[in-house]
Formats: sequence, C-alpha cells, structure tokens
Amino acid sequence: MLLHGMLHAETGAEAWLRYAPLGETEAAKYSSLPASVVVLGDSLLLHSAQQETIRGARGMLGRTLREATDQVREESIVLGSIAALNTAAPVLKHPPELRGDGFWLTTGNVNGFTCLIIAGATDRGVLYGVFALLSRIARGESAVQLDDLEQPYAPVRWVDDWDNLNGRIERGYAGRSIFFDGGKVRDDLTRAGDYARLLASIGINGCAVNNVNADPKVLADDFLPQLARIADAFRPWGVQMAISVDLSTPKVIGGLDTFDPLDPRVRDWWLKKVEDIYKLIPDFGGIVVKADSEGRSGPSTYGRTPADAANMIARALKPHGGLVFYRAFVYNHHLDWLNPKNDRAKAAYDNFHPLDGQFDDNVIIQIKYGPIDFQVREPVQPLFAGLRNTNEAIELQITQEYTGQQRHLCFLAPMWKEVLDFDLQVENPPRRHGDTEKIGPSGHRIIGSSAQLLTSRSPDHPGSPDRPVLASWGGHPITRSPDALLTPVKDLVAGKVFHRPTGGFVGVANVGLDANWLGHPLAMANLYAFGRLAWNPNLSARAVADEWTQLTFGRDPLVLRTISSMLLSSWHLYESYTGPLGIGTLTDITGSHYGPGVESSERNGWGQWHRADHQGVGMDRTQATGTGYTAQYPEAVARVYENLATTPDDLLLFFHHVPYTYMLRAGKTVIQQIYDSHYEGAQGAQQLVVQWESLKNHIDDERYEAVLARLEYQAGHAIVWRDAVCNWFLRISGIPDAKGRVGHYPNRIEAEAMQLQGYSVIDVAPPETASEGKAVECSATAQNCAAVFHFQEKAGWYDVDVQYFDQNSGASKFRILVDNQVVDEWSAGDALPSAKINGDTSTRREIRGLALRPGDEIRIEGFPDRGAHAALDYMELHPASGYVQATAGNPGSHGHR
Ligand code: GCW
Repeated sequence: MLLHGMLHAETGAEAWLRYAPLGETEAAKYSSLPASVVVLGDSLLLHSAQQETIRGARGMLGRTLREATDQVREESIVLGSIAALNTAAPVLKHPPELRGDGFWLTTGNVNGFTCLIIAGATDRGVLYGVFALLSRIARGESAVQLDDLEQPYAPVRWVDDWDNLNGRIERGYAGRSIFFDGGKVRDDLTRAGDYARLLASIGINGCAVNNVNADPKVLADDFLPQLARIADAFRPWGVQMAISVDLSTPKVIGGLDTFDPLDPRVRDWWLKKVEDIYKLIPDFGGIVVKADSEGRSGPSTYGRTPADAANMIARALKPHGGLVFYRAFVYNHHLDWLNPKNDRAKAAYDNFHPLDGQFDDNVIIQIKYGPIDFQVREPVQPLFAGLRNTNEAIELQITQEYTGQQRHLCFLAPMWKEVLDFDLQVENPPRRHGDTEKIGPSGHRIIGSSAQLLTSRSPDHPGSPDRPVLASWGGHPITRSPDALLTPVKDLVAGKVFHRPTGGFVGVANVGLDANWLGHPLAMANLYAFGRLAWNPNLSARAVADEWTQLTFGRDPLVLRTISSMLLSSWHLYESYTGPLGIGTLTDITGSHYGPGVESSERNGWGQWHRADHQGVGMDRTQATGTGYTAQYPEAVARVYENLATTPDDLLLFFHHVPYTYMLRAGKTVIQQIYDSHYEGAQGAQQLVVQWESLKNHIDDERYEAVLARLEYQAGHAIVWRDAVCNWFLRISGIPDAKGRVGHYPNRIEAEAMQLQGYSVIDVAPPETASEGKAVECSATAQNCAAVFHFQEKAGWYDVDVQYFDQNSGASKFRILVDNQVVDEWSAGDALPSAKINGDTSTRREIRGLALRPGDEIRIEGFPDRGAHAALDYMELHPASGYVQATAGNPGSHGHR
C-alpha cells in the first residue's frame, strides 16, 4: 500500500528531520502523548527544545501541543535539566551516570501528573533528548514507559567545513558556502541555522566553519564581528563555532615581523586576538590548525615543534575553555620517489609520536583515520596507539573527496565502523576506571564496560564476547588472547584507554547551498552516520542505515530494505571498480581526485605511490625489506601486516609489493583479481540502478528522479573506471584477462573509426581514460560536427550507449539520428570537475529500445559550446533488454550512463 500523503515534492532540505505525517494507525500509537510541553527554566537551548517538540508533533501527529513554562498543571512532556527537575520533582531518582551531553527519557510523576520527562545534565542534553524522542516517533518506536539513558561516547563530536571566505568550498560538491560569499560572512545565515539544527539532531556540538587552508583574514578585526553572527545562528542548537587559522597570521596581517611561537610578541598577539574573539563570542569552541602541511607555513619555519605552536594558542584559549585541534596531517610532499625507503604513510607518527606528553591538556591532535589521505581503503593510522599522554580525535571525511564526490553512491559507515572497531592491541594499557570483570558464557573473564561488550557483539564485528577478535580488514579474524584488553580506535580517540580529559570525533562535512546539502540525495546518510557513530560508535552500520532511511524516506518496508541494502553495499562496490586490494583509488591525485588516472600518483613527491611495474605492484612497507612502516604499530598488529601470508587481501598492496601472479587467499592471482573486481564492481553499479527503479512510486518523484540520474551516471562512470584501470594493468603486466574481457569490446564502434564530418581525432591523456586512447573533438569554431556509420547487424531492438565527454567549460549538445529521424538529444551541461577530455568527463548516454535494420545510417551530431568540444569516444550496441522487448513500440527511455 502506498502512503500517498508522503509522496509530496521533497527537495531534501529537511534531510532526516522531515516530520512527515504518520498514517492514522501509526499516529494512534501516540494518542496517549500529553497535550502540553512544559519547559523548566529559560534558555535559548530549552526554547529550541520546546519549539522542536511542538514542530515534530505537529508534523507527524497533526497536533499542536500547548506550551508552558515552569508549572506542570496537567499531564505533560516535561523538558529540563537534572537540576531543574530535582526542584520540580524531588522524588524522581535520576541516574547518577548522567553527565556531559547525555539525556534521560523517562516517565514519572511531576506535581501529581504522569509526565514524559526529557532530562539532561545540561540544556544541550535536553535538546538531544527531544530529537531522540522525535526520531523514535518518526520510526514508529514506542514512546510510552520510556526509561532510556544515553550518554555520548566522547565529549568532542565536531564537524569541519572547508569553506573559503570567497564562498568556494575546497573539496565541496554541493554548491557554494552557506557561511561566506565574496570575502564576507553572508547576510542571510538562515541555512547556517538550519545546518546547526541538523547537527544538533545527531549530537554534533562543534563546527569549524572555514577551510583548514585558512585565509589569515578570518582573524582580521573587522571579520570577527561577522563570525559572531555565525555563532549566533549556531547558538540555539548548542553548536559551538570554531575557526581554522593560519599560523603566519601575526606576520601576514598582524604587523609583526615574525610568527615564531616562542616569541613573546607572537604569544601576546594570540592572547589579545583570542580575548577579542571571546568578547564577541563567549561560547567560541576553539581553533583548528593545519601547519607545515601542503605548503602551509608552520613552526618548522623557526625550528619549533607542533607542540610549541599548539600550546601557544592553547594557553590563550585555556582561560575561556577553548580547544586547539592541531592536525597530524603533516608530511613532506616533495618525497623522492626513487628512494624505496621513503614513505609518506610514516609521517604522522614520525612527527607526533616523539612529542607525546608535550601538549597541553586543551590540545587535541586531530588524526585522519589512515596514514595517507582519506583513500577508499587504508589501514588504521598507527598514531592512534602512539599517543598515550596526548588527547586525540579521529578525522573522518563525510564529503566524498576520494570516494566519488557525491556523484557516486558511497555510504561510508561500514568503513568507519571497521576503523573505529579496529583493535590496535595497545601494549600494557592502563586499567580503565570503572572496568569490570565479568565471567562470560564460556567461563573466561571479559574486561570492560558494557560498551566494550557491545563492541564485540556488534553485527558488523566478527567477534563475540566469547571470542574477541582483531577486527581485521577483509574479514580475516585473528583470534586474540582472551585476557588482553580491547583497545579499539573508538576507545583510543574517546580518551577511554589512557584516561584523557577530552577527545573524540571530527568529520569533514563541506555541505553547500544546494537544497539537499550534499548534492546526492543519498549522501546525507554519511552526515547522519557520522553524527550517530560519534555519539555511539557501537551502533552497527546497518542500524544507522536503517534509521536514516526511515527518517528520510518513510517506513515503506520495500523502501527501507532497498535503500538500506544499496547503502551498505556501496562502499565495497566503489572500492572494487576503483582501487581494490589496498592499492589506493588510482584516481588523478594531482588534479580533481575524481576520475581514473592510474599513473598520476607515481614519479612525484606526493607519496601516494603504488609502484606498479612490469613484474608486480604494491608498496613494500615491511620492516624486513621495505619502508619499515609496519613497525609503527603495536607488536601484535605489526606482526600481521609484516607477514604476507597474514595480511588481509584487501590491504595486500598497501603493505607488500607482489608479482601479478601472486596467489590471493581468494584463490586467484592478483592481476585476475584486479580485472574481476573491476568487472564485478561495474556490474554492481548497474545493479544499483535496477534496485532503485523498484522504488518508483514508492517515494516522491523529485527525489526518485534526482537519485536515478546520479545512479545512471555512476553506472556509466564505473565502466570508465573499469576500462581505464583494467587496460592500464593489461598494458603494464602483459597478462591477459583469463575471461577475455579486457581489451575486447565486440559491440563497440570507436568514434575515430566512424565517418567523420568536421570532427578530428585526438589523443586522450592519460590514454587509458578513452577507448583505444583516442577520441574525436569538434573545433570550438565549428557550428557542429558529425560521426556517422552504417548498421550492419541483424534487424531487431537495440540499446545504444554513446560515450561522450562532458567538459565543464561549456554545454555541448548532442543528437542521434537513425536514418534522419532524431531518436535522442541531450545537452552535456553537467559540472564535472574538469575542462579536459579525460576520465573526469567521460560520460555515458544510454538510449534504450531502438529498432535497427541492416543498412541504417546512425549519425551522432555534436554541437560545441565555448570551450566544450562535443567530444565522442565510442558507441556500443547491445540487443535490447527484456523490458524493452516486452513493450516494443514504446519509444524507449534513456539516461546518462
Ligand atoms: O585530502 C587533502 C585534500 C586537500 C585538503 C587536505 C587536508 C584542505 O586534497 O584539499 O586540504 O587533504 O586535509 O588538509
């Protein structure tokens, strides 16, 4: 049955806070919900909490709750801090553990009335409790007889946005900045407020608003009052505003001749600056620092350490309660490729491990999850285990820089879970406060809080309380000693292992002005998942996917099943058609980080090397024969990676250089796995389209069509990836695909082999990004060009794929004629991340259901526009799919693939 009420037009702007009307039967479940909402006390946050309750109830239940303050005179929803509740209802025994941003949902007697109580240690906790209640209702869970206590896993749950003051967003894929434009803070900050509300609803409590490649102007005297306006927009939602700074600011705009962190003038400059900030923004969250990294200046200019720089700023912030987030992404991007011992992966540990213990207690070292840079798969960064006396936070990337830039579906929660659950097996960790010893079902001791027990029971985790395992990548569990303490990454960053005062989770979000925030309507699952896992990393990826899907698309079981399973398969799919076996993404690493560019990572100083040659592939990072990176891990983990036989297949090429003929655990050679994985991945991407098509009429048309267009595009681009990587490896290894696919495309007609009218043949760079390395382009001065050929196969229904290039320098047009009848036309006006004819811009148009007869003339016409050349790669003809056969006579549909 369709819930028609839910199928109204949706832009995605409401994200998971749609509060869509429940059906009548569903709404009846909540008929006993009180009719009034009483707030105990008066604060911006409590006001938001009350208004949100009213908004949610109105949307979902069609009821307008009465609002009241302080006095409970009837059955009510009561909102208040524990302190306020103690006064209003002294008999209620609140759970002693409630602290920080935690909340408690319960039922109890206040003033003689049975009330639904939402209490927090702080007002922010109250707001979080309201969002939790509303989420329950939206997902059809019970709201009676509650007694739920939720405590966040760590105090720091932040997002960073890499927005430039001019309004562009570094690695942002959803339009311009919601904060800045033209060097100023936007006049209209409505979206900033909406964003803060979304963040609060998933427990995120801080946001650094500008690019970590920071413009010194962010600290200019006339800019601070503008920043204060953003903080004002965030405040009702308990999101603390923070900024990123450039360490050279005192020199660049501060009038000093140095920015040496040990120079007293520099120290005083920061002291004064921070005081100025707090005068305007009393709840300012802190400062993020990217220094000595990718061309940013830093303390090394003066022979000082990151600790010198971090502490200087930390001491200015300390009296006000602010934090410094000093990024561990410090590395030399001029490494000598010719030296086989060089290894960028070692940089963070080499730079920060020696400084352990030297950072002030309001400094947090912000560490990317892996040792390279947000690749589709990396091992966990060993530095997490290497800092015992320093606060840390893990940096995850919500914006899909290396994972398809929100044009490809790639739900990252399964990856994050593997990272967060990964047990680094820290040697001799201190015993934890509150650790309990329990006897497990098998009679052995289980040490840890209930959180740790949950860890090993989580459905995403191959272990059980009886058999704790190293949550290894690739699902090859390694049994560990039952007595050992689990020291998973989530516990290290949360400060639980070494009893740190603070720490937690940072996600790089990069939302933009696009109505749906992240471009791809399904990409918001990543923002949601980040918040949920930062709050409780013991949730499974499936639980998070299910929650998000229900909140975002409603509760139709088919919709839930389909979207959730698409999300959960998507990371592995993306990995398999881009960079399997731990090789990295093989993208163009010096440019867009988007399309294929296999060799771009080699022979330069960036250190994202895969070292493929004619014999083999992979980086030898062992201590025995390689760079020695494995030594940075605690002994037990190092042993696994040092040894070729115990390294999981999906990290093999990260740790070892092997011949193409090396036999994997999977029972095939490395080269065959490279081929198979790319074919299976591309096939899987086509399947996503089919899965999505089953949802037609089950969700609103707007979001249905928007997602469909992206999935069709992805399916086509997955083929570009597949062919580029497979052909490159065929060429370098000389070993053919055992299944005969690579390099053989029987249905393909190369554009350069057609009769060309105005088009000229060009070499594409890198060659693997076009079929046969060539394409045809139409000169920008021409009106139009054409490529023509005569169909010679047997008569029948055909699907036709046209592979063309959609450069972002203009909007070329194309049309296809069969014997002078126009059968399709389209404009190549997408904003793909390149003006070049290459793997970033190669795009597939699929025309389904064409009746072709021998001798037909098929003519592709291209109309160039400005710098875009209406370039073509090839055309592919396939006998039409069953659907079209069954509906013969229908003109057929088409899409971008
Ligand atoms: O992943 C790389 C990005 C840069 C980014 C850098 C960083 C903000 O390509 O755009 O700069 O990481 O994290 O500092």
